[in-house]
Amino acid sequence: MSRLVIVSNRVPVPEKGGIVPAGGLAVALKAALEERGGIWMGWSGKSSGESEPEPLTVTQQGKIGYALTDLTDTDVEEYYHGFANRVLWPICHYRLDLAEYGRKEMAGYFRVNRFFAHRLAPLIQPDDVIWVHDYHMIPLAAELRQMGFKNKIGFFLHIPWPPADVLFTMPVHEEIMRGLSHYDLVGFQTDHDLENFAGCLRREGIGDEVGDGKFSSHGRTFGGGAYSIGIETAAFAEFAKRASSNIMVRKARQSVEGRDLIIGVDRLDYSKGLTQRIDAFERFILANPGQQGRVTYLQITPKSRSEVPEYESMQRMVAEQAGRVNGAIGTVDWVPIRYINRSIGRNVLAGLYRLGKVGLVTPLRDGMNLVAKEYVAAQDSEDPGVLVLSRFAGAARKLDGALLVNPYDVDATANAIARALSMPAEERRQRWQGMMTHLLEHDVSRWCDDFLADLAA
Ligand code: ADQ
Repeated sequence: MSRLVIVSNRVPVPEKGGIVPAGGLAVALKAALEERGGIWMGWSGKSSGESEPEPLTVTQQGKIGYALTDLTDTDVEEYYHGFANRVLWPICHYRLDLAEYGRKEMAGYFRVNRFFAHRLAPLIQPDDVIWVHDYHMIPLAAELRQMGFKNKIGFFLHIPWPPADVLFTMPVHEEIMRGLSHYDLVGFQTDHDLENFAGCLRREGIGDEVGDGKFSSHGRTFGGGAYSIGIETAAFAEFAKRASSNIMVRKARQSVEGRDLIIGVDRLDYSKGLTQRIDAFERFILANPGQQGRVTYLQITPKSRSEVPEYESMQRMVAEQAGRVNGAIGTVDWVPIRYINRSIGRNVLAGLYRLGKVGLVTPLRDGMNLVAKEYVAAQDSEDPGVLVLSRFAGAARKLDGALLVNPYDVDATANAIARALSMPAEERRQRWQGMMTHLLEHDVSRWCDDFLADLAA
């Protein structure tokens, strides 16, 4: 079995005592690295001011070497905040209105990818299989090829791939498409993303599907496929079962005694549909006055990317909106929305999901959305809650036991909340069982194995 080299913008380096930072993806990739031995390379998250970053240090932990590099302030500004988060992220989430194309930032993105390639090069052995993750790193393979590397290199995109009319608004879309052609396998979350990618090649007249899961473009033939990422289903279900004795979960349960809990868990991001969701909750209460005082909507939303102006203004907007709704529909003994800007430990999170009669997951666009899967995995098989899920999340392609909604249609989401809360137990069990069976079969380890097997083939 070949050694594995994983490259991603941020690297979940185990803390002291070997504890891996939470999250199924980190656990699954670490397991794949441990099995084969290898390296995980990426940005340290630190900046070296404007001086040349120190040489790459590799910290060996068992069979895994963690290789982290600092970046300069300019690199962070142009590559990370600039192009990755203010161009690629909004474009891939269909938000043309938020994309800010600056020549400097675009150049910075390609420059930092070249820098990553040069830092990684001395660590690569001829038989290594290289797996690159996400939109920060699209040009990496092209840079490595230019340096003469012939290794198998795969790429997985965690976020959606947009249709041609959206992608082509980005001035450097050709370079981005060309970048992907240098991989041996390009993985997307869903068949829709894969179709969009094929459509972009055709529309630009630069390539097409050539059968057998292969694409041809820019003089290269490479594999492309849909590999829907999963979670560590069995382990997460176990966390949720055990979490009922956790002190925080017990307190939360006591605090909603006699009320139904609706739960939402998302990074604070404009793609997650938070303002529409709060509107839908308010609309649900206004349309169902009998529910006043009988439900609590808990929204747990850690801040993210606060350095990007759109995120900063969103933080204010959502907080104000939650406050306004509480003021408008709350009563002296009932706070309808509990809004929390904090990260919660995975065990506690699992326990809170299990308390939720409704899991409200309504992104406007999402590559997959792992929260939807975690919510399902955390449920009690005898008395499961109901998942209300946006049809624009990749997860909706397979989680057909959810109540699917169009998050832009606030009334429809409000109706779905009402339907979820009154759904008979038998229907809830049936819907949940189908989804849970799917999640157990398609967990994150299988995702990892399927991708690596196809890359090796
Ligand atoms: P994200 O946009 O971050 O991921 P998501 O898939 O929902 O979205 O994953 C979020 C993760 O963060 C979940 O595991 C969740 O439990 C955790 N999380 C969220 N809020 C939390 C909180 N308050 N405390 C603790 N943990 C919290 C990107 C893409 C997605 C894709 C994933 C994986 O945007 O579409 O599903 O990568 O490929």
